[in-house]
Amino acid sequence: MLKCTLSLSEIQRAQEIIDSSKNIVLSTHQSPDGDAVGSVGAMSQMLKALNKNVKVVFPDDVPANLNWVPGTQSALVFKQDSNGVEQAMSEADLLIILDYNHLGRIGDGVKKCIERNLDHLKVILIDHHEQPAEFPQVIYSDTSICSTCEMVFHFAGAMNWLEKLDVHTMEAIYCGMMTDTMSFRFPSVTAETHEIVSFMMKKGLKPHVVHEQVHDVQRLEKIKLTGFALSNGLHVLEKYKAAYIVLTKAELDEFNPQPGDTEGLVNMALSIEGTTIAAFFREDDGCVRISFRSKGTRDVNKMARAHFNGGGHKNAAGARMHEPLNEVIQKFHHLLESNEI
Ligand SMILES: [Mn+2]
Repeated sequence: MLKCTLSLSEIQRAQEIIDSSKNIVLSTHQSPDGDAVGSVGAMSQMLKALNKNVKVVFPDDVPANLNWVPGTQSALVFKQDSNGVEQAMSEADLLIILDYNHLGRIGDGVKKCIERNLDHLKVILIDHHEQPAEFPQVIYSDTSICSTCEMVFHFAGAMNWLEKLDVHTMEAIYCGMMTDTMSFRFPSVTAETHEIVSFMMKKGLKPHVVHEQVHDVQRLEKIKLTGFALSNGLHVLEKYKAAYIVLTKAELDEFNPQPGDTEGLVNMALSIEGTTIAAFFREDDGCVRISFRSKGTRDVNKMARAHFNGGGHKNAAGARMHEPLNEVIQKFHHLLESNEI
């Protein structure tokens, strides 16, 4: 079950860095999802148990259905408190990067703040996206693992922290494992994944509590937005085994959207019979946010990197474009027509 791929010397280095650090900042990506919030939450809980001063930094707001994750209530959100983030970063000895591979994933503000403080910060990266940054002193990167939270569990094992896992830490870890695998249904889920869940259940984790907290707290407006997106914004291109959903800013604003409200829409497009690639285009202030999903060998990570200035995993990737919505969609059409994806 314990398959942390760090070498013995890397594990020792991580241990020494953590032992010698008092003030620790935990950072995760923009538009934080269950794995992002879960991994910083679990890590903050475990480090606080070691009497560390821990600050969690989010670039922007956490979705309401993840508010219960430990560390979230007291977190610093850069969008609302850039000075607080700057101060935390300047006082920190150690920065732990969770669920993102490089500083391009956290927005310009947090990125610059980290870059200003890199001279005095030690950095540990724990992430499952491809092509991790090379600057951290410890890089725990494993693209075969389906969630960063699962890696956090392995990392905790390597640090000898598993004996002391409390229920809140396990709920945070389970939250990321569950959401990044759409409830354990992706091919990247392994026997080890389930063994970790089994281990945690024996220590008191109740998975249904996490499912209810994450999934059964939807606002009526979100459900209506989902209905609108499926009946008005869905396009199916059978010829290319493709489907995509588009929402303009004006349409979204009708539904008073909250962070996380459009999460999962792209998976509905992918679930249409015969579909092997899906996209969701969401117009935002000054940019278009895109989610890609695919099945089998269609590689949306490669496509997102090459054509949309984004990236992620082979079957799930994201991007942000600063071109008009219709041009971004045109580009996707073009790639399908020219058989590039
Ligand atoms: Mn993840």
